[in-house]
Amino acid sequence: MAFNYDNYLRLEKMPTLWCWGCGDGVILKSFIRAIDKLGISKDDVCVVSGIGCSGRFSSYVDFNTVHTTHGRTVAYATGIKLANPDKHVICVAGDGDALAIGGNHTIHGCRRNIDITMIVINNFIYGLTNSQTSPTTPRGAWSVTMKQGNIDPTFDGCKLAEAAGASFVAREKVSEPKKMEKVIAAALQHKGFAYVELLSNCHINLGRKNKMASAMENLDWIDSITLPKKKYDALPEEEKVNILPTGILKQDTDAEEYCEMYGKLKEVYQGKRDKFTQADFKKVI
Ligand SMILES: Cc1ncc(C[n+]2csc(CCOP(=O)(O)OP(=O)(O)O)c2C)c(N)n1
Repeated sequence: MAFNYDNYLRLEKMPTLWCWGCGDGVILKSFIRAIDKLGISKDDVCVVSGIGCSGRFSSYVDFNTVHTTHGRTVAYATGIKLANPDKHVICVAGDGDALAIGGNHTIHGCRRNIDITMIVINNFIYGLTNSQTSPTTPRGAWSVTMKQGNIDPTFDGCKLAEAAGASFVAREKVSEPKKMEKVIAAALQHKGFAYVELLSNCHINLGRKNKMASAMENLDWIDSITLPKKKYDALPEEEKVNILPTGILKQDTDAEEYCEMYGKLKEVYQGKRDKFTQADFKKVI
């Protein structure tokens, strides 16, 4: 029987504002299927999105949702998670949202290893505002802010997340919706900060001036710059340049999770108040 998405969608918000053929809709479907497969109750999910095409995600799903300011998903999600540690709190952000204006917040979410799933929809451009260079825009690509070609070095969000301390890091792409579903489910089951980069097409704003004006051409280009982690790892170092590995890139199940630490601290502190000592702190960490 065909999967019924309607139970998870705010049908009154349809059709979406996403362009025809946009990968964001494929990600929306993979996300819903992952939640459904895990049997998570809708009331136990909170989706926090920023501003951008990706930011519209929270408007379309029938969970608890917050559509926040540009670049601040992790800040809102941190507060929500600390107050509701039993809920699944999920950020959805674009590459600009997560790595440019919100880069600082992303780093510190990773560093704290708070149990949040952060889905970064990387379409390599500022989509909603019509084609400004983002931290992931390929070198040499045309954008409205770099019409002669992008001279900025390209940024790898997964490497950043790993280095900053996220305990789960993964990457998948829109042309592999089943793999996206699997990786989102794995991230949701992981305890700690899970950074999931999903590569998506923006043939309208990135593609149209970069010789990939159709969704398929844009997806083919994404295929040409990605390799599953195992194959990527086997490449000589010089061939890894400009190739993005896909799959689960890091999974550390032993790392301490922030809400648990915070809960312990609260418990010990509240029992002691002004008698709280260094020795008590050592019971926490
Ligand atoms: C503080 C602030 N600065 C700038 C903007 C304008 N703005 C809205 S969305 C956006 C970028 C969107 O790009 P991205 O985050 O990559 O998401 P996409 O639209 O591609 O999904 C910008 C610059 C804003 N809304 N708020």
